[in-house]
Amino acid sequence: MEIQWYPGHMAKTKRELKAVLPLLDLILEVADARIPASSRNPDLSDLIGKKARILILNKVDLADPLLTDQWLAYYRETGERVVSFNARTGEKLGALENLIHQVACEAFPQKAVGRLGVVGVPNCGKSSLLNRLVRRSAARVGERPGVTRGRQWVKRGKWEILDTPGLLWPKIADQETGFKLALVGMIKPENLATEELILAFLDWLRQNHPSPLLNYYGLGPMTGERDPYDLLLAIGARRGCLQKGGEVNLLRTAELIWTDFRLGKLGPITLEQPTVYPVS
Ligand SMILES: Nc1nc2c(ncn2[C@@H]2O[C@H](COP(=O)(O)OP(=O)(O)OP(=O)(O)O)[C@@H](O)[C@H]2O)c(=O)[nH]1
Ligand SMILES: [Mg+2]
Repeated sequence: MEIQWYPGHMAKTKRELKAVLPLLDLILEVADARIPASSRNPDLSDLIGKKARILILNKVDLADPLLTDQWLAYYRETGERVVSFNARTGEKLGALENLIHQVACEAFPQKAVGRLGVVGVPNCGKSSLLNRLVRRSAARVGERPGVTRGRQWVKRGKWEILDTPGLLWPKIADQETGFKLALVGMIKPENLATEELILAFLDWLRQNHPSPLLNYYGLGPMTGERDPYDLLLAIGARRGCLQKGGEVNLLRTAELIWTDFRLGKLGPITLEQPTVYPVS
């Protein structure tokens, strides 16, 4: 899948993050619990060096709970400080705050004010998480990637928390990573071929997680054997996504499936398992 990036824009974001890093005591790295490895920026470890860091697997409500547990165990094993979180509801805020206090006590016990920086890929919920920590809507949140443009400091108690724009990396190593990042909404939709993206998703579902095809879209038992294009047509027909002449409107069908996925209507789905080494 051909994906358009903004290397210029991303280089600026990276430069800005680099400039602000010396001010920070603790990095809150936000990743998407549906792709706990692919949504971590491989450049981040180099950028932040030995600075204290907490990894947050956000949007845990949309991820497979069993796989989230496996990922948490996996990252703990590799020495990460990690929690899962739902920034939309604030569930598990206590566990996140406890971990922040714990790491802060170890890393900078003498400081009266701790400076935390929320960083991560676009649209993973950085601003939502910041709002949860400060218990008000201090930062703007939005459904599209690229909502936060500049840096914003917000205070609460002994914390000064910095919200930052999403940081993608200029080259995505492989197509599969690009597919996952696009599917969970980290790339602006106008830069994507939606039909192609959803065909790749249907192919993934067919092979790895067919239950939404059977149960949610009501397709037959031979679904696993069918071509993704054929699945797209069948879903469009069942959902009445037709154009003039009675043919299935493929783009609208693809958009509908994408919306269903984004809203969690297909059930919790995690797109990768902790079998590969993490990026840090
Ligand atoms: N279901 C679910 N949605 C979430 C969660 N956290 C954030 N969102 C939604 O994800 C979208 C992006 O949230 P933001 O907080 O704006 O994400 P961001 O990382 O600041 O995005 P950029 O500033 O664009 O990089 C919004 O529609 C949020 O409501 C979560 O834990 N679960
Ligand atoms: Mg933001």
